[in-house]
Amino acid sequence: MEQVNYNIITLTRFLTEEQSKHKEATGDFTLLFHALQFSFKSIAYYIRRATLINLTGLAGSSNTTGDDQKKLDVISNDLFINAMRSSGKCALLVSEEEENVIYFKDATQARYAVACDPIDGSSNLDAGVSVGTIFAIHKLAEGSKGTPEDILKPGTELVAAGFTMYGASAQLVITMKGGTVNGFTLDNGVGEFILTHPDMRLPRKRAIYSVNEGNSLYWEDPVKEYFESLKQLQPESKKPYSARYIGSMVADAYRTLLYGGIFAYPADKKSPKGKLRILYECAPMAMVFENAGGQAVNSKMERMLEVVPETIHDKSGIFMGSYDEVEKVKSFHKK
Ligand code: AHM
Ligand code: MG
Repeated sequence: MEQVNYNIITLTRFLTEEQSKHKEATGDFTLLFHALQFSFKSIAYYIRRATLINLTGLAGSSNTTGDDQKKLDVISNDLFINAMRSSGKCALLVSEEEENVIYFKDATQARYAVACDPIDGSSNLDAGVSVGTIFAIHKLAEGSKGTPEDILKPGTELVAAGFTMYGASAQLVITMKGGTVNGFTLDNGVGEFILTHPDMRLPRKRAIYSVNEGNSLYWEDPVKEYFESLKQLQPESKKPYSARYIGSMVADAYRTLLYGGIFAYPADKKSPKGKLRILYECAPMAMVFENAGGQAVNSKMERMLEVVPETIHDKSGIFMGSYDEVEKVKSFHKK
């Protein structure tokens, strides 16, 4: 028989309790987050129904980075923009799907700047493989009405970040500055995100690597040597590492958070700046991984959270995962 839990922690309850811990809190962040969770629920709803209501396939346009946009990329982007606009708490938004910063001029009291990738892993959409939304929240500088400088900041300045993964169920992972990492699962019955993974901590090490090996021809030598070493018998286990690559960063990251291991999208000879975008892919993930006890570095082995993006769609190589696994990749770059 189903065990009834009368003391569930919904995202709403979680946010209210968090807010009460901060005496100076105005409630603006909580309201912004309510708007965010509405966009996650809506995107999850459309993704679940995509094949039934003709939402698979291309929209016939391409985005800033030249990727063909899927219908769901466009819908999710519009849902996200409208949720942020109507919250009244977001001064500006950077989206993977928008070339320029969007300013919400009507939100005169807004104190936050948000960056998002509305659907990460779009290439997996039509196959029903997990995709997700990544978000990063910055606070405007004192007195600022919202300028690009309010978002072109390193990840160390983020006030909150996280991602969703729309899979067998919709998962939401969030973290706040200096805080823990908490995972929620969307209960479709009651329409609420429920705290199911409190205080997520990455295992210190795990013999799993996640990388697109099709790019190995272009990798720099330390990267080649590092991944080659993982395929050898390991001293302790006498087994090589396992490879797992879904091709949706949100899904590869979610598995890595739970099981441990390493996820990488290195910069290489073909893409010297890497593929993944700093503001709404690398930095928010790095914040989640660090707050869960892991590490995240760029291809120069610098701390990912300290990288300052030059432009809103600036890219970086990234290695993130269990603490010891990232130490190992660093050691190959010191040789
Ligand atoms: P997207 O935001 O256009 O979906 O691109 C980002 C995705 C990541 O989710 C994933 O890690 C990576 O691109 C996969 O790239 P590749 O197909 O080159 O392996
Ligand atoms: Mg993406």
